[in-house]
Order: sequence, then C-alpha cells, then structure tokens
Amino acid sequence: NRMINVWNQYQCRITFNWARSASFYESGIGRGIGFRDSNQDCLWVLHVEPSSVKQRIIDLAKNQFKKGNSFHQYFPLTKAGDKSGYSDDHLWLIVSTTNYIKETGDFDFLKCRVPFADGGAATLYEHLMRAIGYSFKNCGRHGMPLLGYADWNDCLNNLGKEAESVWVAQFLCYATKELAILAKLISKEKDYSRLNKLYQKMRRIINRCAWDGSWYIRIFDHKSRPVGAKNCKEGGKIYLNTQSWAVLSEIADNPKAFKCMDAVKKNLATEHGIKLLAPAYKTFYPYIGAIGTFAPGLKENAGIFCHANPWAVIAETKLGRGNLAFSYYKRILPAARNAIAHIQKTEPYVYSQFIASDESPEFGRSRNSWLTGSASWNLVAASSYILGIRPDYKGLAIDPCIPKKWTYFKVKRVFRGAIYHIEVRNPEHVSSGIKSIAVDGKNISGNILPLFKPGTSHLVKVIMGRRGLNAR
Ligand code: IFM
Repeated sequence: NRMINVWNQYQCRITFNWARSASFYESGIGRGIGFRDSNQDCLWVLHVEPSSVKQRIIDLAKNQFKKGNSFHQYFPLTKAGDKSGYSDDHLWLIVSTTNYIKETGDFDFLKCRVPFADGGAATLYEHLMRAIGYSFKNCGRHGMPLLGYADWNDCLNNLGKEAESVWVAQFLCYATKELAILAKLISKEKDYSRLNKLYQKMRRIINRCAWDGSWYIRIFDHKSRPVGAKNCKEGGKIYLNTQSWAVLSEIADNPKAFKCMDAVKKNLATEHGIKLLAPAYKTFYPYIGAIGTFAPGLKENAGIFCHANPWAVIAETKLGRGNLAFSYYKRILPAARNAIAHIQKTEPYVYSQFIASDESPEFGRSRNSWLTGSASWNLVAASSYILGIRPDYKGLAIDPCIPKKWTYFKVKRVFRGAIYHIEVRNPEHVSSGIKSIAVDGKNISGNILPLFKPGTSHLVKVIMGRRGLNAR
C-alpha cells in the first residue's frame, strides 16, 4: 500500500522532474535529457499531471528527425543533441503517447503539429508513423532492425554496424501493434492494415531466426553470430529482455511464451530479483562493448536491473501466473526488503537502478537509487497488470492477475475525473478470470468500466473465478 500509493508515485515524480541529470550518480553536465528514459518517465505521473506529460511529449517529439529517428539525449536550453544513433529511442514516443491517450481520452493530441529537429513539422500522429517507418527501413540481413550504436542496453555497444537487435525487433512489434490499434480507432484504415502486415512480417522473422530452442537470442553481431544463445562461449547465454518482450509484444505463440519465461525462472531468477543475463561476462570482450567493463553481477553485466524486472512481472501476468508475477514483484520491492536493510543498503522506499546478483560478492546490495526507469515500470506492473486496473481508450479495464491465496483487495482509482471505488473478491482462489462486474449495483458485460462525469463517485464490485472472462 505504501509503495503504490505514496513512495513509488513520489519517485516517479522526482524522476520525471530530474530525468537522469544532476545526481550523486550521474554528475557533470555531459548528460542531457534522455529521449528513451523521459518517454518512460511519463508513464506514471500522467494520472496526476496530464498537462505536464502532454508538454513533455511535445518537447520530446521536437527532438525527432524527419526520417523518424531521434536524438538520444538533448539539451533543452541549447537545442543541441546526441546523434549517436541508438536503435530504440524513437519508438518510446509511441509508448508514451498511446499511454497518454488511454489515460486522458485526448485523441486530438495526435493532430498537434510538432516541428522536427532538422526542419519541417508534422502532426504528432505522423511523428509516430515515421518512427515505425524508420525502424522497418533500417533492417539487416535477417530482416530485423539494425542495432546501431546500441539499444535499451547501453552497454551492448560495439557489435558492429551490421548487427541486428532481436529485442528491438520485438519492441518494434509492440509499438507497431499499439499504433495499429490507435490507427483503427481514429479511422486510419489503410495505416491499420499496413501496420498489421508489418507486425506479422516481423513476428515471422523473429520466430524463424531468433528462437534458440528454449529462449530468444538477444542480438546477431556484424558477422551474424548470436549473442544470448546457448552456444555462446563464456558470458551472456541467455538475456532477460528478449524473453519478457517476446510476451509483451505477443510475438511468441503459447509453447514458446511459456518456454522462454520458464527459462528465465530457471536461469535468471534469484531470491533478490531477476538478472539481466547469465552467465556474466568475466572478461572484457571489446567486440561486444562496455558491458564487460563492469564486474560480474553488477550493472548491465548480469546485475539485477530493476528497470527490466517489471517487464518480466508483466509477462507473467499475461501468461496468467499470478503467484510468480507477485513473487518477482516482491523480490525487488524496496519496502519488502526492509528486513534485509543491512544487505540492501539503500533507502527502503526507493527503487534503484540495480541490485547486485548472485554472480557478485555483494549479492543483494542495491545501487544507484532514485533516478531510474524502474520507478515507472514497477508501478505499471503493480497497478495495471497485477491489480489489473488498466487505462484503455474506451474506459478503465479490469483484468487482475494476483496470487491465488489473495481473497480480496480494493482500490480507489481516479480516471478521467471520475472516482472509481473498486472492490475485487476472489472466492475461488484463482489468479485471473472475471465472473462478474457490477457498477453501482448493475452488472456490466465485458471488463471495461463505463466513463462517468468528472467529480462523480462509483462503486465497482468485481468477482473473480475459474473460466471467467480473461481467465488464462
Ligand atoms: O536503458 C538504459 C537507460 O536509458 C539508462 N540507464 C541504463 C539502461 C540500460 O542500459
């Protein structure tokens, strides 16, 4: 309760305000506003600060180029930016914008004209379409997006110009699917069918080229050698992100989705959270990148990256495994770690960038607290996927995935100005599945709560049960 209602939200706000600049961990003036990070920081200040988020999204979109890619970091006062060429940055704009519209219902936002960093201007919708277009145009020999300088993992940054990122391919599928849903809602039928075809095409490529038998490969280097595959010689046989995002992007069919998340449980999950990869690199391999400059079990080199853990939590809820989802959530939850404060060593109410993994002598020690994407994503995982109270274009969706032993929880959620008092009962001890939803005493069909006038209060009673709606 205290994390979701108070501290996690507070950390989101601090991170939104400060980005990754000026802290005890990131000092100096070398770091600008991160395009990728700042889009993610928008996710959970939105419900209290929609206008600041709207402005931030516009500011971010101004740092996109006509071709669809963007600065990696930008300096708002000088308008300078870093053009090093990461392969994922521009796609995060789709995540923040679709999320904003789901929360606010402000479809007109898509019509705002926003300048490009290299001249000209277009509607925000066109910015999003160009982001997708850029990634599909810049693919390598397997047909997956070129890695560029790096992707979400800043430290896989020397794999060569022709390297391809399987994770970006999955993230691109996720973004393409999100944009397709939006295109349909605003009657852009042609875009909708084009985006759907692109999604299916990339999905086929990933499953054909990147499935390694039990999990998804992470990257193909410039010589087409896999990184994150069982035959890799020393480090990095399995990476977390290509398993969780295979599920988030819905590119994995059922046997593969369960298999790859089982591989996460077997190879990456520890009592203090899930490692980013295993085993850690014990040597510095220049051709892979900066990852090997960190000691094993720290930071990107097989540390427990708190930003990437909630993606695994979300993936588990999508598979219906509520016990495991909550167990993963709790392993890195700062308040739940207070009993081991002597090991944790950071504030027991703030997420850190990472926790040292079992490959480090400092196993369980948390480092670099406060300014991290962990803040937003852990709140998304807890609120939208475990409790399952999720903003959607047409209303608030109810889709919990909880531990079976929970019998009851209640949530007060303000959505588009109306106040929903939601009580969820779980008499059959299931993880997912909704038997009935009553709003102000009347049963509704489906799991989307109706919209109401701002300022009004409504009582929502949800009964979960086996074979109910959305049971999985
Ligand atoms: O994804 C990055 C983020 O942008 C900055 N901190 C480290 C993460 C993983 O490399």
